[in-house]
Amino acid sequence: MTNGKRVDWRRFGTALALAATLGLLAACGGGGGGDNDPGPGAGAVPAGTLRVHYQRSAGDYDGWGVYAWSGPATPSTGWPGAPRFEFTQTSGFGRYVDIPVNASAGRMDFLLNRPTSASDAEKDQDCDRVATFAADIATAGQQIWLKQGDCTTYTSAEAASGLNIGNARAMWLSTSRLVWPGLPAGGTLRLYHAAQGGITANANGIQGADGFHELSSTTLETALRERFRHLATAPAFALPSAAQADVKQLLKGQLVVARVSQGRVTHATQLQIQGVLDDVYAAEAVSETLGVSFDGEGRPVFRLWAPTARSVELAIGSEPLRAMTEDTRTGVWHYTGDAAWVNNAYYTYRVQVYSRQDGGVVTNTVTDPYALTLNANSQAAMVARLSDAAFKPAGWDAHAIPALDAPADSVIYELHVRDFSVNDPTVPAAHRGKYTAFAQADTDGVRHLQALASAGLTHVHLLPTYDLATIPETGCVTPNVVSAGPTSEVPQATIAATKDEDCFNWGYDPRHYGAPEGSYATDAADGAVRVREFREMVQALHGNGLRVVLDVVYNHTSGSFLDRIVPGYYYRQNGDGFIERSTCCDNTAPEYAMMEKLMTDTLKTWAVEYKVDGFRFDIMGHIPLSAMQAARAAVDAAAGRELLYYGEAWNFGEVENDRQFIQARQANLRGTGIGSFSDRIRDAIRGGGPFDSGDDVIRRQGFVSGRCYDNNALNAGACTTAQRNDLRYMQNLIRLGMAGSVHDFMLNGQLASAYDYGGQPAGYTADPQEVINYAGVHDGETLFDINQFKLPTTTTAAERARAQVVALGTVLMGQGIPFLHAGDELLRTKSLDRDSYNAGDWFNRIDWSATTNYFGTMGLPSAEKNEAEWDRMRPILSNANIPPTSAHIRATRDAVLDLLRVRSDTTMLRLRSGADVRDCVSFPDAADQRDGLIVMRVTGRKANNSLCGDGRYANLVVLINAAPNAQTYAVGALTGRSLVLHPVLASGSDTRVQGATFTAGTGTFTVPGRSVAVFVEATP
Ligand SMILES: [Ca+2]
Ligand SMILES: [Ca+2]
Repeated sequence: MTNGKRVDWRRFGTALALAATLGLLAACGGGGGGDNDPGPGAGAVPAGTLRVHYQRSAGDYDGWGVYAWSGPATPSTGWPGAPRFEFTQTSGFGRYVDIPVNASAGRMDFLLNRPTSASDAEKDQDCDRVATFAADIATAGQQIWLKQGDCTTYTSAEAASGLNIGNARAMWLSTSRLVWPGLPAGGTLRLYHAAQGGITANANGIQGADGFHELSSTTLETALRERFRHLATAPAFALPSAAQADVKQLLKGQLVVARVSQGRVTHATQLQIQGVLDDVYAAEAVSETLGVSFDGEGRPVFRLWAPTARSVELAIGSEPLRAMTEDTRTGVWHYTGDAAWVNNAYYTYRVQVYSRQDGGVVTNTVTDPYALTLNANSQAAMVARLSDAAFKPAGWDAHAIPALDAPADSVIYELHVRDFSVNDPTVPAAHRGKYTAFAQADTDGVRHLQALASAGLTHVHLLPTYDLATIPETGCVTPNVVSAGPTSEVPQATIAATKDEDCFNWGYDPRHYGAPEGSYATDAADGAVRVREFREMVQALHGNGLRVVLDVVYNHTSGSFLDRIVPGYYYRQNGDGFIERSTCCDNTAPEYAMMEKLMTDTLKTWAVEYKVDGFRFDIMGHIPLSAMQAARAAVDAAAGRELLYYGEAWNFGEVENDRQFIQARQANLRGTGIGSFSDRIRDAIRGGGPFDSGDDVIRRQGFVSGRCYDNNALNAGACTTAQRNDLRYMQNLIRLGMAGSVHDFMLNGQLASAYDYGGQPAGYTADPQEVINYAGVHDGETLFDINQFKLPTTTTAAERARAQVVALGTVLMGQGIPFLHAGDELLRTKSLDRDSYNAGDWFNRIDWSATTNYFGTMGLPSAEKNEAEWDRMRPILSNANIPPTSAHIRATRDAVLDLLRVRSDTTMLRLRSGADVRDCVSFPDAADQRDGLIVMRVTGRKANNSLCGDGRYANLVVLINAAPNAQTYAVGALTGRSLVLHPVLASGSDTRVQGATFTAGTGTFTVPGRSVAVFVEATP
């Protein structure tokens, strides 16, 4: 794929999963719909054969098959597996496949998978399945029935289709309305309830219930059809009005809905209860202050939303449990404690609640989702009042936040807290890898940030800093990695041995959204320390002129721990009532009020209590647009200032194409002021896409890596017409990106939105602040690494460094918000690693002294994520033309600093509105393209004579020459004008670009190879 869709190729995927190992990529795309009737059989089952039936709710069977490592006459080996048994035959139930078996094996061990590449596959659920062979399978054959998102092996179509209270196929949407997608018409419907659980169901009836209410067929009101758009046409049922007063009580126990026809139970299932919980509680609950707040006498007031709980108790340290009281209006349990607990006691809750997943009433010990800070490894939350002095570094309250005139002025630098200092010998050892490293004076890292800031960088965007699950907060391991040559397998093996106990992880595994991560504090056990030190970090960054953006991950959590408080509420479920996992992990459901509230409230905490300046939303397309807009308004109002909001607005998974709600995806964000990462300019600069594998990674050269104009060995020979067309398509994507992806910008007579990008419009924003332009990010190979795959092997190290500057120049010299991955300006490499989320400090190192980038000294990247590519990587890692000298690294850094200075010199490169871009920006070469060249012109005034930005120059012309040779380009409209190289570049660090010329007589520019030149004409 060439767009930004992803199924977590970055962190928890399993490229080489064997049958028995964990595979977290589920394919729970379904939900609702589908034909529940078993349907006709499909003919006799041959002797010695197991017929495996499979039902997918969306009917998307392509590629799905059985991977069986024991039981078949020929078991599957390898991964994704050969042989695999694909579901190619159709029946009324779905699809099926007949598998000849080895009857003496007694059973078949298997899973269901679908290949996603030559070496990888997704699974339907993370479960190893078993089919026990019938005694007569050798003579009579046998059948089993399987369903998407359901690990059960059913022995009859009836059990699989209808009579199954192991799942929850019906949804209770409001006090009076239920739906049951796919339920056949007719019969009578009953809602059974059991306060303690214990209901069983079979065709003869429902046992173990306390009673039932008879439901009647109805239609959904318009409001419900709009809110639950994917359920709008499902069969709907009404709860009798007499029963509606009991709803809150019913929701505290087990609920089963059953269809009875001709005296037999034909269908039974449990209920999904998110909609009805919102209907009966949300209006009152959303305005509650959850977590710990303080009454007029300074006593802590604890509040936990747990409307289905039967009891909640507060545990303060090891003291006896204290019963909490429910406000049945809100579903909030509360307790007013002792002022002496403030800032020293730690607490948990004991929640007694019916859990559909656990099959009964359970008592869970849980931490507060609203925890402000915790002790080590999040065992208990602290009763913390963040306004108290113990939580504040000196000068916190009065410190100044750097000013920013407009969102379009932002230039973002994506940095990991630990990466920033763990490898910096100028940082005192106690502060390495910690928040406090940012507050040290005169370290290499701080000096580097200061240099970037004074050149024009405005924001440091930190990878996740909320309390995350995967880094041990005490006693994390530091593996002793020894360099053993460019292609050694030893370093990655050393890291792999302790990768889950070491001190490094990207952190996309949220635990407590409103608390700082403890492993970055100098003392994880004392909840005050992480708060104080986090604030020290923010204050220090502000002091250096940098604003702070936090990477937030509200689309999933690490494990479904919120389900232990309100089972079945906080996570998005598929049509069978199992948690969707399209983001890699347990998908949250911010389309429901209290998950949205958790998001909004914890964002407020960071904005108000930590004074951060913006948020980057992971997989933002899985969040409703309305939730994003409401959160933004609420957070800005609470903070009293405008923050920056942007995210990954990809469109995929169970919510794709607004199926369940209007998503915060690229196409829907136009005009909101919320930014989205642009895969368009990224892919065009780099070539190919993030899901490439095998030779494609090398073959698909990009704008900066030689497509057509400098073919590599896999594209040997002169540029073909197809290659040239491809390059020029990419050049247009870059032009549109440099025009801020503004949807109604005209390029060569065509609207930006009419240019195609993988079936989506290339231009999609209203204003430049709505696009984040980037060439590299923590996901995927670094910019330097992807270029090494694609550049010809003979390209010199000096030219490779220049290609890096050209790539960064396209984002730094364009309209829209530029985004740099930390170290891109230092030729950062991760030794070709395509996913360093758990690759340890070794592969994530940055040398702020600009002495080395470590290329060729790290060894092969992790087998877990890269082994299939190792054969292609070895010659690259050994290529002596690649490792840069410190002179190359410094030249890259200094060239980037100069480009930052050029950008900050004039708002003509930071236009505020789409209208300004339309009226002021043009690409004179768009109708007459050259290979490897882009020419952008920004005029100082519009046709109506009003200013373009600050109108500092009469004309500003950016020429980006990615080709190795010098190129000339004449712009007729500039004939006779007096343009000169921008003074920053004329007196800058790069002597080659100083050879760029403008000949007024013909309006002709000459730009040296692999150079970014900017010419300006003084205003009259
Ligand atoms: Ca943690
Ligand atoms: Ca780790």
